[in-house]
Amino acid sequence: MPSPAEEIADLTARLKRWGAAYFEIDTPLVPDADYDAAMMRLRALEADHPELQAPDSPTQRVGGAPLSAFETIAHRMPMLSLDNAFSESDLIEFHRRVVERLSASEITYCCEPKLDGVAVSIVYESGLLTQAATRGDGVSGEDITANVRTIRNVPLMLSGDDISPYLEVRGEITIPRSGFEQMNARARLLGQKVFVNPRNAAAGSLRQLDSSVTAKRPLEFTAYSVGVFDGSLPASHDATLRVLAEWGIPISEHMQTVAGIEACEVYYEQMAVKRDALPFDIDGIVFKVNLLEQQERLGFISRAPRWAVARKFPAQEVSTRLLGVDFQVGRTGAITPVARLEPVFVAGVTVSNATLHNIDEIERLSVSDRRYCCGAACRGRDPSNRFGGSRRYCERRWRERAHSLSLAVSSLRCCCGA
Ligand code: 5U1
Repeated sequence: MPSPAEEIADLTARLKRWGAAYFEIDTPLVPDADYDAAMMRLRALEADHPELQAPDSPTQRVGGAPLSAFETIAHRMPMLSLDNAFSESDLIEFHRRVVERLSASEITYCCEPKLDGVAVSIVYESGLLTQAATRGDGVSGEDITANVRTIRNVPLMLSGDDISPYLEVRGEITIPRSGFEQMNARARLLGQKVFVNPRNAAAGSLRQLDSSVTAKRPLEFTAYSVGVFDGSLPASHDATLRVLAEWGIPISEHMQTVAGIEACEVYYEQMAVKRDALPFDIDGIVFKVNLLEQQERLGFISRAPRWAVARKFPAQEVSTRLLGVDFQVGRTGAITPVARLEPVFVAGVTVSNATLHNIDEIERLSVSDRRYCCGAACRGRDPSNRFGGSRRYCERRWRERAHSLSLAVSSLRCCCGA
């Protein structure tokens, strides 16, 4: 008969192994009932022998009653945002400013993908996870500690040498594309609401008051900086992140340090090619001056550091089929043509409508299907039924414009189908 300590060690090892297989490689090793039974037994043993409970026990990931609301947490150091560079020349201009301010010729930059997720701050005290908060407005955020504890790749306890007694790690919580697809497939089966994209799904998962719901979501954390800390850390950004990794904190495997801005642009082009094949969504690349002493000298402007920039990827473009054009009558009677599209997934969102703004835009885009609002028959589209006049005006106006554009009025079809 094993001692309680031996049984706890055995259950802990099994639950960790099963959990990793389930959550990290999506391969359940045992039926859910076995997992739940082992978890219940471990909880019972820990309740009888609290002195044997490890801070990173699997029982510590999920637990506690659902919250009624999230508390607010003030960030000890503001969580900054990033300036954007939308072109190569914006990036060169950023570099020029850095060089000028530092009076240095060669700058080393750390390059990382800009993950499209939810920015969070996680605090470790004496190596134990004690607090997690959303970025919020940068000054204060919501206390999401219970939810972050459920994320499998977030260590509850750091391991390694010379761990900072107080360490605030900042980074992004994301859902990989595959996990997102599975989540939505399951939601469709259960007739539940589906999420529009992985970022939205990550935000929704972190906003759960019941952490047992969050625990079922395939969330992942990637650290990208350190906030407040005690003790000493390396003198460069990349080395600091590597130390975090040694302590068990996940960092981006795509991080690369390069010399000069031309090399940054090369990294950006390489990642742009890889982007669609990555398991997660990214919306650009972040370049940071690598030496912390240079970062300090550069400082901040407004709420963004002068030592970092996000080079955004251009908006993604896809093709789809135009199914028709409807004319929407707004509350004020303004008429907006809206293209109805064969649904298409682009930049993490399924698009099935696109506003065409006005007839000039229709002309510019050479939209070929012309529909018009016929007035009476379309009354159902105007819930307030206040814009009969506008609808008639709409019809006349669109017919006139169609004539002026040499479009046969017979090619216009009413959006009501009449
Ligand atoms: N990869 C990465 N994303 N990201 C977002 N690094 C990074 N740094 C950020 C933000 C907001 O802020 C720095 C100012 C630390």
